[in-house]
Amino acid sequence: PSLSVHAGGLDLKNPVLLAAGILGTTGASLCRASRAGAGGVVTKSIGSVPRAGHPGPCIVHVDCGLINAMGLPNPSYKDFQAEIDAARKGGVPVIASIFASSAEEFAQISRNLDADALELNLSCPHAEKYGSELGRYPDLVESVTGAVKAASSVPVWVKLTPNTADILELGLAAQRGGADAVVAINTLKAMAIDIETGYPILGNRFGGLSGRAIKPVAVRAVYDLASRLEIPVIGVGGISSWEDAVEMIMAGASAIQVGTALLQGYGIFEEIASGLSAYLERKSITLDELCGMAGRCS
Ligand code: RRO
Repeated sequence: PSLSVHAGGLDLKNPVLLAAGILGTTGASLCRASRAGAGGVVTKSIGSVPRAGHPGPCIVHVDCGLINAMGLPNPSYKDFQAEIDAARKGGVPVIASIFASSAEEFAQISRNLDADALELNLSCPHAEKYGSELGRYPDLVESVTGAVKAASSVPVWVKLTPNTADILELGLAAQRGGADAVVAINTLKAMAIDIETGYPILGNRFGGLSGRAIKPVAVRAVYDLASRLEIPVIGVGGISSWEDAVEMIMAGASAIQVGTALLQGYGIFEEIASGLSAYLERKSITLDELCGMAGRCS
């Protein structure tokens, strides 16, 4: 069965994409993901001025996941275009993840980056100015999305935070702003403490939880969003097997993104794509029929 899909304004050869953050910092690492079979790749979030990121430790392993507080390290969009150009040689769409602290700053970055699509990061869980503040207010989500849509001619995806009482309100706001898709979810705000010293382990004290621990949270968010929105939902959060991908697509995801599971190696893209294809064949259904199947059962 064919795994090709048109989602969020992009033609994808398969719906298994590299999530923002992990491995998205260089053209070489993005290309490696596309050569390993990813249907599209999302960059690390890029801002308008260079940032070193938070002091370490920046990542801690916990049961079934990772907590990170990288702190938006990036060279600024002015120095990142070359990496996007190199990433495009991988032959799959390159989606530039961007962050900013105002609609105008978002628009400015969008005007100056050339990528196949933009993913607005309105959801970093531990950066007050960038994401955790902006992304929790539906009116700001709507105005930022609208400003970027007006400034850019490529598809605009809006990545939502799970650190909110109602992610559906945020999705509806992104849709009103003209988003071509929403992406759910970013990491869940979390922390870990060293019990010998009593200190929080991360340099930033708290960070964002990713990995298998958050998959059920992501499935619920995608289900709620897909049931109510007219625009596609891209599912992300703890997907580490083809079974997880099937579940996320049944919840309503038109495509999925893989991040933390890359700890298993680049083979994960092929593994998920071939498992998904075999499943569709065994069930005699198309990818399109699988999408949102769980929502049609109620
Ligand atoms: O760089 C980070 O610390 C970071 C970002 Br921008 C984000 O969106 N989500 C996350 O878990 N970490």
